[in-house]
Amino acid sequence: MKRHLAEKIRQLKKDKNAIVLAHYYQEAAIQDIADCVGDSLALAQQASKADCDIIVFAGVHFMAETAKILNPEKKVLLPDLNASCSLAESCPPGDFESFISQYPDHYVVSYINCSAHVKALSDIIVTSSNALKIIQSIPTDKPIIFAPDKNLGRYLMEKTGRQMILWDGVCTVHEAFSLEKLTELVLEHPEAKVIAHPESSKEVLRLADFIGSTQAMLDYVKNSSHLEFIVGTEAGILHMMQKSAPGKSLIPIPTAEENSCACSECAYMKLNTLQKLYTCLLHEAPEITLDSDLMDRARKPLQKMLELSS
Ligand code: CIZ
Ligand code: SF4
Repeated sequence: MKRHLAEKIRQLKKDKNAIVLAHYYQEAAIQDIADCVGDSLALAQQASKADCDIIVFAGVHFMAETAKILNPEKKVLLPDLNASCSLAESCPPGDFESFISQYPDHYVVSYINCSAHVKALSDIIVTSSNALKIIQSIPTDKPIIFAPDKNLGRYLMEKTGRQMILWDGVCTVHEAFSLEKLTELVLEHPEAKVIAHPESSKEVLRLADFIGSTQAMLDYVKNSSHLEFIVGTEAGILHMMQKSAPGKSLIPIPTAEENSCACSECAYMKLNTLQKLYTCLLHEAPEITLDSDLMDRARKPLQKMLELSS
């Protein structure tokens, strides 16, 4: 059934001059039919140079919005419009606008995991791949507000030695890891390297041998001489990690739920399915539509990020 659907999607892509961009957290079957699979930075870069009429964004809403902002003349589709993000949800634009108005002299740095409205209120956007470099490029006498992920913000403060005012948001998926189960895994697998995404809690990050963005974690596993890894990020990454490092053993950190040995999955990401992707490309809906003035304002801080990441 999945193979049949995949065939039909491939044909529709050709007929409609469409491409599929898929995030690493999508189910394996979606990653396998995508024209590009990546983290949010790679997908934003890919969206900005896409040569097609339609982009189907297999990811969450803020990512599809980003693709639309960078390609206002193209049709951008999202298989399930309810695919949101706890970080984007934690930062309603009205509240954020009141918050930043208390600090008028601050430079507003927002993690890409936020709505188009929040992007439009920001001076620059970052992803976890380029955040360190971008924050280091801001003059040291300029005070900074960082939103919406306080875990990533705290990690960046430690790495750069800079004070920042943090918005109080978290990724519920990366906060869900069980410290107790991680500690047990470390004891059971003394040779394994613990790797974690900086959206994870500070307790988990303290136990990590390597902290990095989605792409940096993939590269680390592929290039490391170690054979065993305890992985602290969304479970979807395991598909590409195993593909690019076939001989290595990957152990996901389980969530804190009682009796659970399951790893953390982003329920928003998993709202997209191969069937929904097919239906969406067939009917060219649901489509991302945004006010053109809002897109113009949100594009500026995004473009600043892309220039600094090239
Ligand atoms: O949504 C996320 O948790 C991440 C890490 C996105 C990305 O690709 O950077
Ligand atoms: Fe948002 Fe977390 Fe899901 Fe990423 S994993 S889309 S940050 S809720």
